[in-house]
Amino acid sequence: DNNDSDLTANETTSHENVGRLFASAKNIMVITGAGISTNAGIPDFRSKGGIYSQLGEYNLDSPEDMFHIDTFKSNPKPFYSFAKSLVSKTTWTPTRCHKFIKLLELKGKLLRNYTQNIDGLEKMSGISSSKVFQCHGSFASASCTVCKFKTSFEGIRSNLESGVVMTCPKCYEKKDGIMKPDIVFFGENVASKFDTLLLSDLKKVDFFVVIGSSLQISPVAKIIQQLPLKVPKLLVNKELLSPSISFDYCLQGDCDDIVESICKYLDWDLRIGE
Ligand code: CNA
Repeated sequence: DNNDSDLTANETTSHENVGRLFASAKNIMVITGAGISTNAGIPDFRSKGGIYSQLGEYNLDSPEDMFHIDTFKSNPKPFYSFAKSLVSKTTWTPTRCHKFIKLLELKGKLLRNYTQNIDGLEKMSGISSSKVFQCHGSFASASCTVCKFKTSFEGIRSNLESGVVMTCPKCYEKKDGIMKPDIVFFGENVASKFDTLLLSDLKKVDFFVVIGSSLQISPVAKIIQQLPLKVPKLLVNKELLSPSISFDYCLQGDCDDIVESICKYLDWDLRIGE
């Protein structure tokens, strides 16, 4: 039952209202983006100081170019420089938001976390791999852009750490293949497993939560349109999104502070693994 149905889309709501939804839901779908990792020290794309505002040093026409498959094929250097900055820091620890998602799993309420992030912090926070779908892939493996030869993260680690482009050990001499971490670039499709998993999850979901994402990249951005009407939709984000994306509830602010107040209201202990 939804006592807050008088709230209009994008109207700021209270942590208590939302707390009640977390208390009653049994199959929560959590969509996450770069915003849940900024407090771990990993810049997001679009915020001030984010990756897109630092692109000048790479001499690219548009921010998307660094992560576009066509640019990568002709000039993989900017991506490798970026990857160097990402991979060389090993001190990242999961945020309160990551712990909150793990807590939802421990409470038996997590249907699935669809993450757009590629930092691996979900795994580090202990969320079961069956409960996370990494929509944009991960650094766990890398493949050749031409012959698809695959290697593990260890096989490409030293190149990523030094920022030196790794050519394909199988086909570079004949075909110029370059090794690319298996993260999904613009111009590439997400894994087909996304569609099957989502289709089955859409039949079960009873609460839909987006945390720390500007929801600008498909297909993740389109999930909200496929939800059954009765499923309540919550946004937890620093900025409100376009009113055309209609959430029933919006909590605006720092996502870690917000999940902490929700936990306080619910009397849930967020100090997992501490
Ligand atoms: P985005 O477009 O940069 O949006 C991030 C959103 O989070 C923005 O709306 C911010 O206002 C919001 N935000 C930032 N910090 C906080 C905070 N502390 N509390 C609450 N909200 C906050 O990033 P999206 O994830 O929407 O875009 C999808 C891209 C970004 C995916 O392809 C990712 O792979 C890619 N990305 C991932 C990482 C990572 O793995 N950590 C880092 C940077 C970019």
